[in-house]
Amino acid sequence: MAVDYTTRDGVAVITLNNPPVNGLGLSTRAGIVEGIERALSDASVTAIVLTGAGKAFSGGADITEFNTPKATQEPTLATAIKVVEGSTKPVVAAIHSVAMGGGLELALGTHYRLAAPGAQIALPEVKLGILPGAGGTQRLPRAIGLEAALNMIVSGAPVMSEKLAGTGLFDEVVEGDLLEAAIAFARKVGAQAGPHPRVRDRKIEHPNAEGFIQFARNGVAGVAKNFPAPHKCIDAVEAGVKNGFDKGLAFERECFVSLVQTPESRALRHAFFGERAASKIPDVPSDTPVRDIHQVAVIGAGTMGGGIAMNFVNAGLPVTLLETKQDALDRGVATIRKNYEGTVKKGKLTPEALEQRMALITPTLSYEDLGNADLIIEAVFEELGVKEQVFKRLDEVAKQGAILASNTSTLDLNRIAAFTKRPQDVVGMHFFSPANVMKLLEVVRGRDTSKDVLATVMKIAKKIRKTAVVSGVCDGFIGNRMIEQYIRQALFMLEEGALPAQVDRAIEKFGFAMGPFRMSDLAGNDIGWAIRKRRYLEHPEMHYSKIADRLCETGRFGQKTGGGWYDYKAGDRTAHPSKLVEEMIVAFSKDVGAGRRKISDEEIVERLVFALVNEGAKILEEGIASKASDIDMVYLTGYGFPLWRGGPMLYADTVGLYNVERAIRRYASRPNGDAWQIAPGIVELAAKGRGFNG
Ligand code: 3H9
Repeated sequence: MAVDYTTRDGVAVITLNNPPVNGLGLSTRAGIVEGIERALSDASVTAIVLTGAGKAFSGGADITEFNTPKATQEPTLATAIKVVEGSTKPVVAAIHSVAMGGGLELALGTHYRLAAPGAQIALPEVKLGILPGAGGTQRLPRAIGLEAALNMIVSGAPVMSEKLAGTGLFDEVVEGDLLEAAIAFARKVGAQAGPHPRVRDRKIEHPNAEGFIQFARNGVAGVAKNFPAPHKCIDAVEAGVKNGFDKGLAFERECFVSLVQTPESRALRHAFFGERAASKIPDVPSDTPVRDIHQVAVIGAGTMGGGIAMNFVNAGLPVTLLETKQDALDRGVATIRKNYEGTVKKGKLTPEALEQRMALITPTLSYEDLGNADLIIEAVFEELGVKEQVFKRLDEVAKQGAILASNTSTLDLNRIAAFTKRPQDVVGMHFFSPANVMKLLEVVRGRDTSKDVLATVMKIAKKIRKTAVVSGVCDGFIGNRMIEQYIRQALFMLEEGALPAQVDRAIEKFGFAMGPFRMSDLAGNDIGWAIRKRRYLEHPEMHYSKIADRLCETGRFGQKTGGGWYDYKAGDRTAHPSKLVEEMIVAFSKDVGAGRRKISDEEIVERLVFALVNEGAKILEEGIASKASDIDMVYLTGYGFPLWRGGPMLYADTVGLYNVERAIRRYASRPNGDAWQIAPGIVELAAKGRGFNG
């Protein structure tokens, strides 16, 4: 049963009991209606308490039901709320913790509301690309005022219940036993004559509602970008202000129905579930025991090592930071301090907190000091010989059971693990630069990595607020292996007729934060050059455009050398198209006998994005990633793929794999077509009319 019903001293207690978060799916909604009717027909009951079991009052509508028949099957949430609101016996909501989305809307339909302090109150629908669709845009402004309500609805951010004490939302914020207090409250109001107050009957008071709504609209215009939902939130609130409750409610419903079908909402829901799904590893049960992590060590105090250390310090974990030379160690610690000072200047950290964080860092030059670390992360130079020295030394000093992690982005983790006598304790933790900022963490599972090590790393990733995605061992893991194919296409297109600014513009218009050439100039073109040199040796059969090598031969490594694919003025990161580079590109095309042609923006986007999709499909087939949403999470959190498109694999599903296959076959038949070996998975799924996500 999704809802429990009991009575106490003349009060009916209806308890939502639909773990994990009392989502308001069909059976829960039906249970609420049934409970109210039962209470109404029981003459001994004078009032009703509505509450939630477990960790939430309610996390809102059951998102998994969206766009299925259950979502619209009666009783809908609107019906359930109508029944609650229309009850002749007063209904008292008792909110002990989370009341979000439809959960808050349900509470707004009751006659009285009591909350425990610390309960999270939100209308977070906008984060899923929709708007509150069960009266939230109409009732919340009537409960807490127009400004506060609009802020909550447009941002989706949770507010603590105690901050809302004294508003029309809560009759009381109760310390101590909430249920007891709610029952006592219900008995009291149950003895009073009705009708009992309804939020819908209140007025929205504001001295200049129109002006404030316009102000909110201007604010949203700057940040909503490609998302329609924030605008609709404002429209719906405005409709209620101007035309009254019923018309506002009807308009809200209309907006909800249209938004829930948009690709943007689909993408955001995909990301919501994708993030949670990423933390689940198919053959590692959720009750796998984890190792205790109290002390962390990081080897290497460069940009990467320092950023990694900051993550743990921010989470309150002490970190021993090891370098080989005193000056490098001092520099590393000073950089960390400087980073924190920047945060203090922005007002986001107090000077005391800065000192507390710095005090958690123990710099050292000695491996002996790593003996008590539970987790040791190596962030040294990306060269197997260097890793060998580090891991052999770690094997000598690390305590039994310590997790030994490598931050390698390209090297074979199995070979690294083999440098130790404990390959089961070795795992990859691939952070992305800047490591203290970027959300993504690729967790690389070696051949021998034990399940409890994986479970521990996934848990600690959550603690340091990373989105962790498990990758098997292959060159480049999930993210970099795919990006290589994307870059490869970008370079071929230069050879065939495009210029860097055109390629960047096209893909940035598609929604990427930064095109491949601006990105490469930022990261340093020499990095890609070094990787390609290795590739030429390891995979002489693989066909690459040598156009980037020619650029590198002239020393144009990017922003750091004042020029790369673009020109840069000193102290300015603005990319200016370069005449010199343009001439070099045109000359290169001539030298390799490639005729230059006009390449459309559509072709640019298809070739770049489908290169990701094709490699992603191979990564899935090989089991490097266990599900398509994992690949999308890598691209959404680590590579600037536009969130409203949901990641490359969901985007491919939206385009349709049949169309993706046709495009790939078309490009495969053209010059440089040998780079397109279509993934069998795409062909198979397209033939079945399916997508990567079902
Ligand atoms: C809405 O209400 C629309 C209405 O306005 C109109 C309707 C007509 N549905 O996050 P966690 C699952 S839209 C289905 O790890 P926490 C989640 O997938 C809804 N499932 O826990 C996970 O499953 P699993 C508006 C849901 O303690 C498990 O619960 N509401 C829902 O860190 C645990 O989740 C929201 O947007 C749901 N609504 O945080 C709230 N919510 O274990 C979204 C959660 O299989 N939810 N699940 O991986 C949250 O923000 C957090 O989950 C919450 C708990 C704060 C509630």
